[in-house]
Amino acid sequence: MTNNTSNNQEYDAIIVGAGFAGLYQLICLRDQLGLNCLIIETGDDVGGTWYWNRYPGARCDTESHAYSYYFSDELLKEWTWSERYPGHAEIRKYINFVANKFNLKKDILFNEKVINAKFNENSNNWSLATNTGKQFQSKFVIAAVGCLSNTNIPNIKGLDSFEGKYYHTGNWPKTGVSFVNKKVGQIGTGSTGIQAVPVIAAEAKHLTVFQRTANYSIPARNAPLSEEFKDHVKKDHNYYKEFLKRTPNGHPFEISSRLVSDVSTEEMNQIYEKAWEKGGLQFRATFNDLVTNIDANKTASEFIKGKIRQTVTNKKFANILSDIDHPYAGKRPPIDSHYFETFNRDNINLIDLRSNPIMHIDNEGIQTKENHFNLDIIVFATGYDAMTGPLLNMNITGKQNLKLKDCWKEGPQTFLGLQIPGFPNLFTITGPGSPSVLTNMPMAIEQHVEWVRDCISYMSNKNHSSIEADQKSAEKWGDEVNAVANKTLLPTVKHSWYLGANIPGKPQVFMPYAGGLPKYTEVCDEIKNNNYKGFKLA
Ligand code: NA7
Repeated sequence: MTNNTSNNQEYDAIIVGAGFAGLYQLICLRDQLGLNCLIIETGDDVGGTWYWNRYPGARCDTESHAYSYYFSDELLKEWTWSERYPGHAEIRKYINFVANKFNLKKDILFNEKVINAKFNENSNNWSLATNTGKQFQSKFVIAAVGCLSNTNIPNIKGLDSFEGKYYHTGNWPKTGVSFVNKKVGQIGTGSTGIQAVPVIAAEAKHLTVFQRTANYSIPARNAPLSEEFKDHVKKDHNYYKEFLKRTPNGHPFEISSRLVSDVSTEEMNQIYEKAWEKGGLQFRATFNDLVTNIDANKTASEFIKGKIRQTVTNKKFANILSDIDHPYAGKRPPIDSHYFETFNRDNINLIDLRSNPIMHIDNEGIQTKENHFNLDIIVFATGYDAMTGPLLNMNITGKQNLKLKDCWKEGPQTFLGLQIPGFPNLFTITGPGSPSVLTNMPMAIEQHVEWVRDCISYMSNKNHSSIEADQKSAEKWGDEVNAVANKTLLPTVKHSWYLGANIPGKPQVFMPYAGGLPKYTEVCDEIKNNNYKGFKLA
């Protein structure tokens, strides 16, 4: 950790956040461009999302050989993943391995949260302040704050009076939580909740799951990797490097070109069955039109609902779990390890909050419309103020005292998810308007981080001291993000966090770019090759 903590230090670039994005940005700017850089990080170690997400069952849903940095052949040869999907502890080991290999920690200031960032028009630089009162100046600020880092604990009346313990999955105690002999209530059945349920139920005396929206899930089929596969990944990493860049979501599987209507019902069911057995996100890739054609989607949806009904023996639970009101993959599609099977245990209960909503929390537990649940622990698997939350949290002020929160009161506006008009020299890694959460994150991160590096290098070569997204370019890009999203079923799901619908009062705008990473990279490269057309350089 750096000891450079005296007040008002100056840097060429300050990077906020020491997750996958922040660390690689430091390597690019410090080691490749020779800039004087600092990362400011809230946690006491590297890891970003994985520093905070230590909840039971926390595991990445991208396969491990794709959930890796691809910028260093040496790193790819040196690191070996142990399981098909990396667990949270192994990801922290990996990211620590990277930080140590590239000697990054000496330029990271841990345990400091950026609470204010202000652009100075006279000097074309930024002033940053942290929660402990430290001040910094920097020519560039790179917000590598993550898309899912601002936890959402719903405002339920009476939570403060609860005499048990409560935790949000995205801010899990480092020391862990014991559920032994405890009566646990878990609110939320998104990707996180679906991972946590089987592990908590296996340990707790009793688990009550509070479900607001029923969700699809496909078995992950996690398993240790064979020695043969490990060797293959090391030997053939160039294949994956090329593959992950050309496939729309940056995942290591092909998306079929066939349509549901190309095959007979029997063949379709065989295809789904095979994909179900194989497990993982590639279920979504079985047919080309699953996320664009509602009739095609219904076939996948019915197949999964059928699996839920076959798996869950308690008919009431089976009905609650399979009463899904949106297209498959219209929301982020979870994958699981024995989620539906867990509802066959005798220490689990499932409450449908649509018919029996939470009224309040009291000292003993949760009161719904119809029942009271005595609890020792409440687990909030209730998600995040996604994409915009972490940026707005920094209290960013741009030119002419423009506050980001005012600029974005109708929803985020960016150019390429990389820059915001009115906020020069501020870059957002995987910001709203970029492929981000619709892709395998390390792939999206590498593309953004390298684009920022090249842009700063260009500015330095041309003696520019500021870059700012043009307002018109941002407006046009916003239209493009909407147009592309509207070709899919994603914006039709009105309770999706992609739209910000999970946060009361948040403007509902479809935030990620749904056109795929290769297409997006092409757009970014074209802009770069045209001397950053659409940005104002001075
Ligand atoms: P998600 O996907 O946002 O899921 C949050 C869950 O919590 C979801 O089931 C929500 O129901 C539920 N929720 C949220 N607020 C409430 C309230 N007030 N009452 C009851 N239930 C509520 O977050 P995750 O952490 O699971 O996943 C986030 C991403 O992390 C994931 O996509 C991966 O990329 C990794 P809803 O569906 O909104 O009705």
